Amino acid sequence: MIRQKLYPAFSYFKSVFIRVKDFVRYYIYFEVFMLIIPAIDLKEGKCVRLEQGLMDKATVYSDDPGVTAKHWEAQGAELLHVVDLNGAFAGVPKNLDAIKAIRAAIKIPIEVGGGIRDIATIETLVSIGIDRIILGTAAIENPAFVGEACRKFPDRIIVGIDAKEGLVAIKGWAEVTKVQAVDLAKQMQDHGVIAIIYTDIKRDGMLSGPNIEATKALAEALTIPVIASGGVHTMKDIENLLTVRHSGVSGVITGKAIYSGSLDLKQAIAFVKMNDNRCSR
Ligand code: AMZ
Repeated sequence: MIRQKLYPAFSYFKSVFIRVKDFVRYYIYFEVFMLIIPAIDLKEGKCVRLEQGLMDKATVYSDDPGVTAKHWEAQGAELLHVVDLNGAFAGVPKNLDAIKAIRAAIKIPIEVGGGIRDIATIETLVSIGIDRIILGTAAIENPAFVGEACRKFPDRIIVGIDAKEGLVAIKGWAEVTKVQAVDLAKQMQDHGVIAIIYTDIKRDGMLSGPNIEATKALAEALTIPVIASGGVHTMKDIENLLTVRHSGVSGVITGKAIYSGSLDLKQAIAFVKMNDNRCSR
């Protein structure tokens, strides 16, 4: 009896606690320092890097994703970006075992994308401890689903916009639409996503420097944080990205640079903490 009476109060305090916790997490994620986010791209259970998203241009960096994740955590990463590449092409997750192994290996928050097209898949990922969900293709094919996901999983949904010359690409980047990245980003912001990851496909895996201008322009058109992705090569790129921090560029994803050694993750994180004094989005 007493249990029944106390339950509503307990559940109210629990929900308040979760909201506060999410707010703190959100603040730490996007408000304090520009985040340098290491990426693990999974292909057939292995950690790979592609060039411009082409599956036949895959370099295998490790066949133990858990060990790789632990390595980036030990270097000071505060968030890990994981892409299920087979999932992105197939439209359903294909590397769940590897994702579970990554989750079991590290304590830092993890964001996962690739093949997430329905609520049940989000529920599965959340139930195994994934903190952030990245939706790509679904944002174009089923925008209402993104809205539903944001309502069901507030503070967890990010949209990944992968663009070729400003136009959005989907389905493992095999298909380029006629939709302008900025238009999709604004629509997704209205649906309630917490951030946009903007990838310039031509630069991804090419170590050619990120598309600072396009990322800045996108961030200026939005009020939510934008995370830059694709092309990072050296510390100079991190320095350059910090100059557009005030526009709302709140993080950067790096893959090939940290695997090839042209960027030292630990040094990059320390550099940002020393030089980023902009507390905005
Ligand atoms: O490299 C690729 N070909 C590729 C890639 N990295 N294709 C998709 N993706 C990533 C996107 C986003 O994080 O950058 O997969 C996610 C989106 O997947 P989906 O299945 O929702 O479109």
